[in-house]
Amino acid sequence: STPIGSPTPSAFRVNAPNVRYTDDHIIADYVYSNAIVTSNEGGSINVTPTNTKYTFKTELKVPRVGLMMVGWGGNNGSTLTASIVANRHNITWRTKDGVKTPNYFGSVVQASTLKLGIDEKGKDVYIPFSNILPMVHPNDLVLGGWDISSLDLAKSMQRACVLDYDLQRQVAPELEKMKPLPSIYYPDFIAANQSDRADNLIPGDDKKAHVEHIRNDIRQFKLANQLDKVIVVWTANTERYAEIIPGVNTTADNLLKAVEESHPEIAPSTIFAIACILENVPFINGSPQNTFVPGCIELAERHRVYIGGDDFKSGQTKVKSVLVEFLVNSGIKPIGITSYNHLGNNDGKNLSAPQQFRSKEISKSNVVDDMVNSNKILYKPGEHPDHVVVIKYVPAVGDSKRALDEYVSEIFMGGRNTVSLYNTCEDSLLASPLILDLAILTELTSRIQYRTEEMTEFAPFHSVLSILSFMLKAPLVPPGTPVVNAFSKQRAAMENLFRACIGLPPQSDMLLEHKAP
Ligand code: NAI
Ligand code: DG6
Repeated sequence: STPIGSPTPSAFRVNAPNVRYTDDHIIADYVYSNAIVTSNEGGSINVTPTNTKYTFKTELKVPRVGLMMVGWGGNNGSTLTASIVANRHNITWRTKDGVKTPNYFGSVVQASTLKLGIDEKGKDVYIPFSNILPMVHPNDLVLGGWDISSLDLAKSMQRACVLDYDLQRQVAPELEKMKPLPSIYYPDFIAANQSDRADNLIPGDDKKAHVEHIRNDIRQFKLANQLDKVIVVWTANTERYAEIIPGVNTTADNLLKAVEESHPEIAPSTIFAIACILENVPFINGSPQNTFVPGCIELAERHRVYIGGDDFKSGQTKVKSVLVEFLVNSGIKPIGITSYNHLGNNDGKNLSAPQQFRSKEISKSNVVDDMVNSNKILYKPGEHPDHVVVIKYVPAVGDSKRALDEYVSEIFMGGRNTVSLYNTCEDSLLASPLILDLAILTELTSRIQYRTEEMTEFAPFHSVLSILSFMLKAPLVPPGTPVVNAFSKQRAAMENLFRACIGLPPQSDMLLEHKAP
C-alpha cells in the first residue's frame, strides 16, 4: 500500500516543459480546449474554438485518512469493513467452489486501468487507475462511524448475510472490537419498519445539540487515530425527501436558524452534512434523498468544503447509463424502459415504505435524461421514453438483488428492438467498492488546486464534486451546471481531469498514429 506521512513518489514521471515536480507537488500547465457555439437569428450557427490556460497543483503527500460511515452497521458498512480487514491481512477463505482470496474488484480506483500512452512500437500502455496520481490505499483507511443499531461490526456482518461464513469467522475477532457510535434518529424520515433496530441513539431532540455532537465525534475520531483528514459517507437508510420550505432550508443562514429551532423538516442526513461542513470534512451522500437542500449547498460553498452525492450507482442504473448511451449514440430510439427490482435485505425493507421508495424512484428515473436530451433527431422537445421503476421487498432473496429490465426501442423503418436483462447480484458487494472510490477520489481532489490566468492564487474546485458522478445515480452538480449520467462521459471526465493534473492531453482514442502513420 501507499507509504503514509512523506511525499509519495509518483509511479512515473512526465517529461514535458509544462510539468514541474517539487518535493511536495506536481505542477502542470494545461490548455483546456473547448468550442463556443452561437446560434444567429437567421438560423445559422457559429462555432469558435477556445483555449483556456489552467495550472493544476497536486499535493503529493498521501495523508492518514479516516473514513467514517453513517450507517456503519448496515449491509454496505459491515461488508466494506470486513472486506478491508480481509484485504489488509490477506485472509483467504474456503467455499464450496474452492479457496477465495480478497480483492477490490468493483473499485474503479483499485481494479481498473487507464491508458497512459503508447510504447515505441505503438502498443497501448495501461497503468492501474490508482497510479495516475498518489492516492490513499483502502487498506490504510482508518474506519469508524455511526449507526442507530448498537450491534458491533461482527454481529452486523452476520446480520447482513453477505460474506461467506469462513471469511466471517476469520475477521470476526477484529470486527467485534468495532462499535458504531450512537446516531441521530428522527423516525419520521425512514420507514417505520426500522424502529426495532434503533437502540443506539444520541438522546434528545435538540438539533443544534445533535450537530455539535456529531462535530465532536469527528474531532475525537481524528484525534484518537492521529488522522490528517476524515471523509464521511452516508450509507445509512434511504430517507424520505425533505420538503423545501422558503425561509427554512433555502439559504445557509435560514438552514442554520432552522437547526437552532429544531425544525421538523431538517433530516438526520442534513444534520450530518452540516456538522461535516462546519468541521471542514467532506461529506458524500450514498442514498437518494435530498440531503443537500439549497441551504446546505450554500453552506458548503461558503465554507469551501467538498460535498458529493447522491445515491451509489451500483447495478441496474449503471447498466442503464451504459445501455441508453449505447442506443442513443447508435441512432436507436429507446421508447420504453421498465425496471423491476426485488431484494430482501434491510434496504429493501426500508424501501417498501412509500416515501422512501419515492426517493429511490426519483434517483433511478432521471438517469437517462442527459442522453435523451442530447439527440434532437430521435426526440422532439419535451419527448421522453416511458420509464418505470418498480422495487419490491422479497425477504427470501436476501442481499442478492434481482434486477429485470426491458428496453424497447424504435429502429430502422418502424421496427422494434427489445432488449431484456436479468441481473442477480449481492447488492452490497457492488456498492461497497463504490464507497471506497468516493472516499479515495474525494481525498485526492482535496489535494488538487487550480489557477487560471485571471487568478492570482490557487483555489480548490467548486464545493460540489461533480467529478464523482461516475459512482452516483443522481449526480449532484454545482447549481446551474449540466448533469452528466452517461457512463463513458463520466469516466472520461474523471480520467481526463487527472491526466490534466499531470499535464497530459485528454485521452482521445483517435489512434491517428495507426490511421495516418
Ligand atoms: P442497510 O439498511 O443494511 O444499512 C443502513 C444502516 O443505516 C442500518 O444499519 C441502519 O441501522 C442505519 N441507519 C439508519 N438511519 C441511520 C441514522 N440516522 N444514523 C446512522 N445510522 C442509521 O442498507 P445498505 O444495503 O447498507 O444500504 C445503505 C444505503 O445505501 C441505503 O440507503 C441504500 O438505498 C443505499 N444504496 C445501496 C446500494 C447497494 O447496492 N447496496 C446502491 C445504492 C444506494
Ligand atoms: C432496489 O433497487 C434497492 C436499491 O437500493 C438498489 O439496490 C440500489 O440503489 C442499487 O441500484 P442500482 O440501480 O444502481 O442497481
